[in-house]
Parts: sequence; structure tokens; C-alpha cells
Amino acid sequence: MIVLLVAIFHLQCRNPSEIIILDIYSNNDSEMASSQGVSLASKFQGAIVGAVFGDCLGAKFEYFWGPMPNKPVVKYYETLINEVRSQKDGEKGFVFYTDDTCMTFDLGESLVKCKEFVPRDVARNFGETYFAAPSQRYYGANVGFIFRSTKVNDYRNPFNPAKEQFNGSGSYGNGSAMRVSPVPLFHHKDKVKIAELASHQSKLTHTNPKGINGAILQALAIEKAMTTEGIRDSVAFARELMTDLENVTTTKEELDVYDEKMKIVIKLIEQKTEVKAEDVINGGIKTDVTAHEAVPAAIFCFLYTLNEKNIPELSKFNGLVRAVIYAAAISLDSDTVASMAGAIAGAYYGIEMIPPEWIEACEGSDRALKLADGLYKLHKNNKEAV
Ligand code: F2R
Ligand code: MG
Ligand code: MG
Repeated sequence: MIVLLVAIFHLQCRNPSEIIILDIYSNNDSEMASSQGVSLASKFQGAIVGAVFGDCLGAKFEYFWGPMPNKPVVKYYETLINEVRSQKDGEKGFVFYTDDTCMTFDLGESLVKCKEFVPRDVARNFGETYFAAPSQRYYGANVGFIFRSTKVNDYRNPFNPAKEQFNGSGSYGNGSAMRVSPVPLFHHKDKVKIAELASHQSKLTHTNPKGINGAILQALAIEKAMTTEGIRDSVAFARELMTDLENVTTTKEELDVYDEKMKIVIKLIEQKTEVKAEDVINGGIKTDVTAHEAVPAAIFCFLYTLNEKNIPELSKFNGLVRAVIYAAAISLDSDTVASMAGAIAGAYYGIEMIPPEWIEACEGSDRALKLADGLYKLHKNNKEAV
């Protein structure tokens, strides 16, 4: 009987679980991730809240404007910061998030609740969130078909519909990379497991090798940012990341396209003059809705903005804010590239670098903090159990 109940729980995983909120500022117990004095708990929070921050900021510009200068994004960002400052009883969460954040919560909250990847539970979360507001969150053009198909038999065969997308070739949209930030936190310090889970969760919606490898590369970038102390050599970081992908992915097709894009990332980092949106596009990274364009773009934005001198117009902001503003500006798929750059930058700099005004302004900040703390608690418990 007990065995049966456990089996049903794992299959369904519908019981609410408790997530204890950690106070990172007073938690003496928190594990330090680097000599820079940023705790691991702060980096976990930075990764998830950074992803939400990028989505909320970038959503204003997604596809409407095309790639553009930094100025309109800076203006929008500062207007919102001032709006929060001028409020007495601040209205919270008035800048809305999109599908990127919906699916990050759907995946991450299932991992925390189930303590493992339960595909049916994640698929159910995806479906329920989508059907609650299919149009307001600006989902990708094709995922609605998957959710409608999986819902028909109560999410029992969650992997089948994705395989049929695009005449059986599967989607290479960036949708399974944009939501992947909980994965490197769930399997922190284990690149093989990170790659396995990034791939597995991708296959619920994106089965094309380019889509799968995009999700793995984004997950590895977050992990590497979280575990690297003071990045001094961005080119080495980019090269090592590509080697990591080649070593740990079991999807060996379509790696060439990532190799080619990461070489362009390196070329752009080494460019002597300031890299503008048109340099990125003309250089060969389209920054669009596909995984192989958007993920390398996000990695580039993080690495290029490490040096405050690279973009004088953004030098008054800290590194995390620079990465997110720059990503929203140079990208066609602004919300998604900014969200992915925000996740990588948040994992590197920690939550302290996300301005409190923005945490107030952005819808979903509290939920993002709670998710990050849930993942951190799992990490601590797993470590203690070893
Ligand atoms: N949907 C959007 N933005 C639309 C613009 C909204 C704007 N605010 C407005 O109102 O105009 N954003 C969200 O979608 C992206 C994630 O998409 P996802 O989930 O990957 O979708 P999909 O449909 O699977 O793939 C996206 C496109 O990629 C091309 N594609 C993918 N696989 C293909 C294949 N095998 N062959 C040919 N083409 C393929 C298609 O054009 C797909 O439509 C994020 O930006 C998120 O923010
Ligand atoms: Mg979106
Ligand atoms: Mg987008």
C-alpha cells in the first residue's frame, strides 16, 4: 500500500510542499560560493530573480522595436525606478512578466515540490498556466498545440506531441532554454546531471537537437557563472563553456552551429570598437526566437558587459543591470535574451546586484525568491545527506 502511494505521488506529484524562505542576509549557515563574498544562497536568488528581471524589462521591446541603441531601454528602466521611488505605498509588481517566467516557475516549482523531475507534473504546470492566460503572456507560436494535445489525456504522455512539431523535426525555438534556470540550481556542481535534466525537460516541448543543446548550453552557462571566481578572461570562459557542452551533451547532432556561434561571440568580445546591435547581427548572431541565435547572444551580453569600459553609456550601472539592459537593447527577442543574460549574470553577481526598486516593480519577484530558496534548501539537504 505504502509502495503504491509513493508511486502515485511520484507520478502525479500534486501535494503542496513547504518551502522555507531563507534570509540570506542573516543566515550564518549559508555556503559561500566564491572569494568575492557572495553567498551561494544569494547566487541562487540572483539566477532566478535575474531571469525574471530580464523578462520584465525586455518584454516592453520584444520584436516591436528590433535591435536598437541602449538609450530607449535606459530611459524606460530609469522611468520605472523613479516611479517606484516616488510612490508612498508602492504598488508592487506592475511590470508584467511573460511566458519565459511562467515556464521557469512551472518547471522550478515542480522540481522543488517533487524533489525530482516528474515530466507529467511539469507538463501539467505548463498546461494549467498556459490555459489560465494563453494570450497575455505571449507564448511561442507552436507550444499551444502541445499543451492542448497533452491535456487531452490528462498529461499522461507528455513527450509525444513535441516530437510531431515542425513535420517531425521538433522545435528549435528558444523556449526550452529560456526556462532552464532552475536546472543548474537543482543539480548544482554536477554538469552531467545538469545536461541530462536540461535535455529531458526540453523534450517536453523542444525535441530538435538545436533546441536541446541550446537549453543545455544556457544551463551550463548559469552553472559556470555561479562557480567561477572573478572572471578575468571572457574568451577563455566562452571557450570552456563550448567544451563543457561538447563533453556533457548526449545530443551530438547540431553541435557545429553552437561552435560557430560561440566563435562569433569570441570575435565580438575581441572587437576593438564598441559592439553595437548591428555588429552582433551582421557578425552572424541574429538574437531571434531560435535557440542557436538567442543563447549565444545571452552569453555574449553577460561576458561583454563584465567590463564597464566596454559600453560607456552603461558604465553608471552595476554589471548585472548592464547585462540585462544591453541584452534587451541589442536583441530582437528582447525579453528572452535579457532573461537568459539576467539568469547568468544573477548567478555570477548574486541578488544584491538587482536594484530593490526593480524587485518591487517586477511582477513575480516574491515568487522567484521563494523558488530560489526552495532550490537552495534542496541543495543543502542533498549535501548534508551525502
Ligand atoms: N512568442 C513570443 N513573442 C511573440 C511576439 C510577442 C509580441 N509582444 C507581439 O505581441 O507581437 N515570445 C515567446 O516565444 C519565444 C519562445 O518560443 P518557443 O516556445 O520556442 O516557440 P516555438 O513556436 O516552438 O519556436 C519559435 C519559432 O522558431 C521557429 N522554429 C522552431 N523550430 C523550427 C523548425 N524545426 N523549423 C522551422 N522553424 C522553426 C518558428 O518560427 C517558431 O515559431 C520566446 O521569445 C518567448 O518570449
Ligand atoms: Mg516571452
Ligand atoms: Mg521572447
